[in-house]
Amino acid sequence: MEKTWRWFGKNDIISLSDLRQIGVEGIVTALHQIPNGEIWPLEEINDLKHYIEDAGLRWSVVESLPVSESIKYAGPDRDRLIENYKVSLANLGKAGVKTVCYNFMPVIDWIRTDLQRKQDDGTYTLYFDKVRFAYFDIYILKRKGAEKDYPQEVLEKAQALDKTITEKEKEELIENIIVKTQGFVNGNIKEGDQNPVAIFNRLLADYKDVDKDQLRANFKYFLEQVIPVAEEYGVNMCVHPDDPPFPVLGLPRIVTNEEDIDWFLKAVDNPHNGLTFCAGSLSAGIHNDVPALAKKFADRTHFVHLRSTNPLPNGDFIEAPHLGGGRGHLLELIKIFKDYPHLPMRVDHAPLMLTDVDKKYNPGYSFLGRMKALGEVSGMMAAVAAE
Ligand code: DNO
Repeated sequence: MEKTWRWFGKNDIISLSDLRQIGVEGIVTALHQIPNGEIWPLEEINDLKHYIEDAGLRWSVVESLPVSESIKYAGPDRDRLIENYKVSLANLGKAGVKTVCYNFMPVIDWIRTDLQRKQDDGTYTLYFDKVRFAYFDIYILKRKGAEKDYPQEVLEKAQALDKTITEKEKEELIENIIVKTQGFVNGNIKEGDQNPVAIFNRLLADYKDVDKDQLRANFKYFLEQVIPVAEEYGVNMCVHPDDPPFPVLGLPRIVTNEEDIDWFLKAVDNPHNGLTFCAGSLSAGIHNDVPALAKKFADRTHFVHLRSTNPLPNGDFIEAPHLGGGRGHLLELIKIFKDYPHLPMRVDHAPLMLTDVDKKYNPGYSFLGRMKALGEVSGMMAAVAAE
């Protein structure tokens, strides 16, 4: 696998020359300045590509070329937005940037309730707390019928939390779930937006008639139009699994398990229609056997996210160490993907530690933790290659 790193563009506080020093080979990035739904001009793609190449690196993967909400819920302007998407894809192909990661999660991308949960060793980790998530859904969003999506035990704990939670903690929950985790991945809500809960509720309303079958139909409609363009320009598309891999907030999620992956790969059975094998997202679902999925889908995998999680019996989950931790079984994955030398791989969601703690990194993307994780993964790769 090729060792890549998610870099957030010229304003990232981590420079490309820093990344050269720690053994990074390829860059994962996006034209973050372009609003969702607009065309990525060839000139701007080339400008960033040359900037990366001048630093002795290559632009290996686009993460992400975002799919607008209206494509996902089949709004009136979806065809225009799909046309824009096709032009961006063609421009990327023309520039020679040939791997494109995206996701098809309605309204909200990855979800965590805690962004700095203190660990026994003094580092901080990301965390998904089911009770606090239920609290957000039922007491903050006040979503109609939300109660029926949670077991009695969780409902009781959420009710108890309502008696003790402070206004500041409520604000933090909102910030964590729908603001800080979303803006930097070109999501719907950005820091500084007024009343994020109202914006979020309006977005949820767009999906009131969209069930799993309908979302699948909309995904197929999108793939049928973009994959021929990807094929023409030699671009590999790779959808990111849903994180976490189960339905949330009454929204369907359709890239969660083996059956879902089989379904979308067959919906448009073309090698350019592929998967981002995010071991972290998949491992958070106890229904997933992550190494078995990797074996089965390796040939249609165009990008790998090496990280791992540990789901807990109460429905929470926590990020696990890259070295020997969690249900992601990264060593086994490295053995499976070792036969794919050009397959880009990156780490993420490593612990926040040492002098990074007070720096303003995007959650899950601090420097030292990721550097440590990349070192660990590189060590495992070298050992596996030498076997
Ligand atoms: C979170 C990321 C995701 C991912 C998108 C891809 O850390 O892995 O936000 O970039 O889902 O479209």
